[in-house]
Amino acid sequence: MDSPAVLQQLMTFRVAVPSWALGAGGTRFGRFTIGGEPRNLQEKLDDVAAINRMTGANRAVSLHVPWDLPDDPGGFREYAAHLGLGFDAMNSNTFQDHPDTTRQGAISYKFGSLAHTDATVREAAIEHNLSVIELGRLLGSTALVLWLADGTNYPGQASLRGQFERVASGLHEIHRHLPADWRLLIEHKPFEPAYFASVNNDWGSSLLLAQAAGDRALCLVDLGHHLPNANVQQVVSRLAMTGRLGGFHFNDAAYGDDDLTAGSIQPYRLFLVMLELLEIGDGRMPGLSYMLDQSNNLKDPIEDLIQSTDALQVALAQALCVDRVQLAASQQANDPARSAELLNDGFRMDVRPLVAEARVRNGGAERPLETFRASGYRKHCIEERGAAARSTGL
Ligand code: PSV
Ligand code: MN
Repeated sequence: MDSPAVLQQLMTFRVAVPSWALGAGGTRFGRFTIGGEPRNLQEKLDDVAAINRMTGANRAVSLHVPWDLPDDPGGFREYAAHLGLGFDAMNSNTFQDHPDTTRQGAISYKFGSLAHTDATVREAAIEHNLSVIELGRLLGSTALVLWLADGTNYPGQASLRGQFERVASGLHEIHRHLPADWRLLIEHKPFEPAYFASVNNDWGSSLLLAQAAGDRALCLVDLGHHLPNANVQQVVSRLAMTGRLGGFHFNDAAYGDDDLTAGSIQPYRLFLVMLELLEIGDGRMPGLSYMLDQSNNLKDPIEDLIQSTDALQVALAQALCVDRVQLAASQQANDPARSAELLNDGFRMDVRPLVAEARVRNGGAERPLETFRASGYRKHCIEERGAAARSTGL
């Protein structure tokens, strides 16, 4: 593909920012605040707008409920629009107990939500998901991402089949209420917090659940949600073949669900995923939900999200530079060495000038990190929102 065509494609690529990644992340050992973190929903949107001013590619935010519950959804939507932002997929949360999702504490998700043995708990979980859809409708979103923590920590704790069947039927019920233009995105993850058997542990289970839920239920691939050495490119290919690939949570990982900056650990894997997406879209990025999902306890989250967006664009540009016609020919001719050369032609190309050009044409900055630092945005936030330079503990 020639440079103008790559540029054109790069300029149309968008990735949503997760509302939960704008504060400093933590681990179970503690959290170190960075100062100037958003204190409310409006400030989260302000931060997304600040990111978009640098990248020109992050024009939507993905909300997590009840972490993000606007008092006035109409006013909140207007505020976002005035910043040039819209709302991507909504995320529900039945992995924690919160008064808003547990009928004011009458039930608990300790032993599961849609998989729970108690029908009252399952109904509360469905009710919560429907309320998230309702809120999303008011905001202009058209998708719900459902990641469930349901599963077991110990062998024998629950019937694996019983749990799976209850989740399938709960998803079917949620799907039955899905507005006509909405999609249900089902996200798998092998472990954490369930350490013996997560109900939706891998792409195969996710596919079965999507099929049980209904036509508009698709699978979402979080890059960090695979067991070590899993071939994520192949997972993407398989899901696409079935017509059930719906979206991505981009991040990177060395060990588990590390939620690190996209492309920071395994850039070649990211490149292969992009190549597979181009294969699915016949040379174009298919119209799926593309979101970041990361948490950073060292970097400034805004800088981290800027770097992730850049890494996605670099991987996409490199994949676009692969001669896919030649690749198909060398595959047909059983010539793995030639195929490897063709991949290397793309992966080893310095596409940074092209990515910078696409960014500038989209209204972003040529050198986004430097420009962000020079803008004094974080300093301004610290003055406005408070330094909060303490670390919070266990
Ligand atoms: C779970 O690890 C996950 O990837 C899901 O997408 C959650 O919604 C998100 O992280 C935030 O905890
Ligand atoms: Mn995720």
